[in-house]
Amino acid sequence: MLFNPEMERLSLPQLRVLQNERLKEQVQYVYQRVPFYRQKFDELGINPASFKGLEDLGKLGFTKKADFRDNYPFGLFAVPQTEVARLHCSSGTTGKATVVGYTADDLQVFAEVVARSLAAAGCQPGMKLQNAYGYGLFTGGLGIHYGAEKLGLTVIPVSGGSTDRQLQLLQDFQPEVLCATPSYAQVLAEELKRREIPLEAINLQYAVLGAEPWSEAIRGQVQQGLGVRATNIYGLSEIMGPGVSQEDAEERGTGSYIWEDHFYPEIVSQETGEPVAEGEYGVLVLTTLTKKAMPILRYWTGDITNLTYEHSHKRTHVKMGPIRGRADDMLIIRGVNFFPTQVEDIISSMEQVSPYYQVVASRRGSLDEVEVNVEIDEVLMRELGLEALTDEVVQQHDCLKTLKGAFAKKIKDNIGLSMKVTLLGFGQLPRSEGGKLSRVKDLRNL
Ligand code: ADP
Ligand code: K
Repeated sequence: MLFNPEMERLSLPQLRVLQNERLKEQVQYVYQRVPFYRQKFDELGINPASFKGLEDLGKLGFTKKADFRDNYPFGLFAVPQTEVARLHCSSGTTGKATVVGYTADDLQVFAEVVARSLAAAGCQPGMKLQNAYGYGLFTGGLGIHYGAEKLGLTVIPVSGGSTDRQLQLLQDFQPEVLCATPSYAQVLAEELKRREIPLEAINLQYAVLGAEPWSEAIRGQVQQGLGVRATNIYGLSEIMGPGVSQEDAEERGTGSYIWEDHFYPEIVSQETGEPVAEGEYGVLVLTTLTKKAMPILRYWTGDITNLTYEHSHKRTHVKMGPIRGRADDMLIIRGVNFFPTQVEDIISSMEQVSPYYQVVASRRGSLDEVEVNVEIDEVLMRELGLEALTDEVVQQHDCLKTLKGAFAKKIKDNIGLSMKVTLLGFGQLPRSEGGKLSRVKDLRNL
């Protein structure tokens, strides 16, 4: 189902015309109202009156996270506070929290893009949605909430955490849809199994997962464990919140539609800031086209992904691939650049390891080292009659020694780095407590 077929299927030429008009307006609007942008344009010699739209976009420079910090809390707002209907903060995964504001119109757009996203995820009016995204300053909870209401769902606003209650509600209220971070959906799937609650006792059909990077291995685990189709929802507070892009439940694996009539995407090289060729990976840069309280031009998201403009799909809007990681998550180890999510790709390809892992970078003397801690599969644990794993236990089992060796070799072959692999028993690594889970530890600069 398409929530807004007219916009979602707008012909490409019409979409570009609309984007051009909106961008020109947005540029004039910020010039008049946001001193930060006025000063920036003056320095760059940009005259909003002669700004031509998309073809001139590259001239605007970037807006970065630091610009939010420098203008904390309300310096980037384009409207007086009396017109701000709501404030949110980013969760502060990287550094100090960022404040964002919305007018009543902005909140309508927010609900609209989330409604589109949920519809693409498979949700239909009349379904019940258990919202396990955190409510509060984080954009996730309320963002999903109002979009779900707009689409006509019954919202169960449980928020993140409280696993006992989540499981109870899944059984008592029989929601068809779950919204959560992927790491928390993993926890729910695992707990269901551990408590021997059969899938028949719940009624889930769809899971809409986002707010942190996740892999096909996690998708597999969640789909199987919860009996759902799981799709990706992406977003960020600086631009709006969740619902900037979304996978279609019937087109999984081909990327997430970016709602281009509101958010204009570019992919640029992390090193040079120049656009990369279509399909290549780089930093996602987003420009709001309709924001009123806090319009943001060319926001450097730091998220690494690619764009594909295929037009054989249900919608005309562009699709982005899964987020490979954040530009600032990229680890440079002995000169080799790698994203911890590359380890995930390898895990996905190995049956006997679970989707849980942790990457730890450290420094011994002047040498960088990476350690990968990965859990082995639950079934294998049971077959071997083991509760937990230690190095000693691994040495006593030939199959584990072989598995460890094979895993280390795959890493070396695919990433080009030797890493120390530690096999752990299922359940030995930390789980999400309801929010985002950090799978990477860089201890080198502590
Ligand atoms: P913070 O930057 O403090 O985490 P936000 O809560 O606004 O603040 O989070 C936005 C960021 O979360 C994005 O820039 C991206 O890195 C990550 N993110 C959100 N959704 C996804 C997703 N579906 N896949 C991967 N990463 C995501
Ligand atoms: K985040």
